[in-house]
Amino acid sequence: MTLSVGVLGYRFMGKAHANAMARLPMFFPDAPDVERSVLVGRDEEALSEAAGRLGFESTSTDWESVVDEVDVFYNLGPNHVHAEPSIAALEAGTPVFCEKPLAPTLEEAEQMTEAAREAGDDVPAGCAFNYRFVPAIRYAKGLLEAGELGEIHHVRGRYLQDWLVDPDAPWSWRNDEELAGSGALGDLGSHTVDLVRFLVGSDELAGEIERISGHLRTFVEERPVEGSESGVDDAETRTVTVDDAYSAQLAFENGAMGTLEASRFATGHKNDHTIEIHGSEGSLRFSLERLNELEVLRGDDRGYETILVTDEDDPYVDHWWPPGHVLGWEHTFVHENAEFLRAVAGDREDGEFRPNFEDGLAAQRVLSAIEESDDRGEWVSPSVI
Ligand code: SOE
Repeated sequence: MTLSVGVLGYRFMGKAHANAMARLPMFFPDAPDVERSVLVGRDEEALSEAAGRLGFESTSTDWESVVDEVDVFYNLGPNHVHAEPSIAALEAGTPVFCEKPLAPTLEEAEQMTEAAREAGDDVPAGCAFNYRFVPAIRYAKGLLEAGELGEIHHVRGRYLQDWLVDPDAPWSWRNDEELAGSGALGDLGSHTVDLVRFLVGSDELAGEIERISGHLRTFVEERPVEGSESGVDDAETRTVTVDDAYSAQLAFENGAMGTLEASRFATGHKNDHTIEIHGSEGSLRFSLERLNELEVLRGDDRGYETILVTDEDDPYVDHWWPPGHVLGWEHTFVHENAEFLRAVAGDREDGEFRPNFEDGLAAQRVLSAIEESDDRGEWVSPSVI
């Protein structure tokens, strides 16, 4: 079976997913065949240039007709275009793979998830949290589920970037509440929240996040608009209406404590996503900057051991290169595409793709609770907002 795929969005994420689809027949021949059928956007010239470069057969400026025509719809546009086309696709019975965060607001995330529920299990609705598909993260999950870290006490996650530390860095849709929903919180924090849920969210480990105390901060309130000369006095500027950074404290159902943080002002850190977990029997830490490694400490007297997660029996690695031939960021997209498309074709034994829209919604509830807690100045429970 060849699945025709329609993709909305042709910039950063359009490129990451188009690359992933192109790699599938070479490295994941067991995944369904896909045809990059139609690329959707608004600017015809940019669209046709991107379609040629990214290997799409055609282009369209009309997502409404595309969601009906294709076998699968990928929504890789900015956050404010996640809800309407994704819901329309699901109503047409077309599986949807949507970039994170699921939506700019909790309300839209709820509507999208309701559409996914109504479409039913035969119409997969995936949320593209790609870091679940890092082999070392899967390896960590295996250790945690086998109980090797014992009872979980601490979970620490931070995602640091620095592309806004320059006050003259241009304004973009990512700085606008209407278009993005939130700033570092949704863009980066959603990844960390999803990883925390993925790794320790089961009843046997830390369980659900029960209570949250959040803090958000915008360091630079106005930014020059792209095209205007940044830094000069008469530059046209726009107001930044989202956070530049957030931090949060979490209380988990089973008694564990968590701290989360993300920033676009962490000078010198380009894309530094780190997770640390401490349990009664050991600890682990993962850093995206060394994504082929997992540091694991067992017992209390031997320090951390660095495990290179590149053996062929490590998760996903057998599809690539011989042991020690490291993988990169783009491979996470190949893995998630293979898994999602298998679910679309009905080729997965469990029949289900995770992270799905329910996972996207659960992360969104946590993000909203962090915002609400910052507004109210008190702890908030994500289950009652
Ligand atoms: C930009 O901050 C960004 O590209 C995010 O949107 C991605 O989700 C993250 O993986 C890397 O940084």
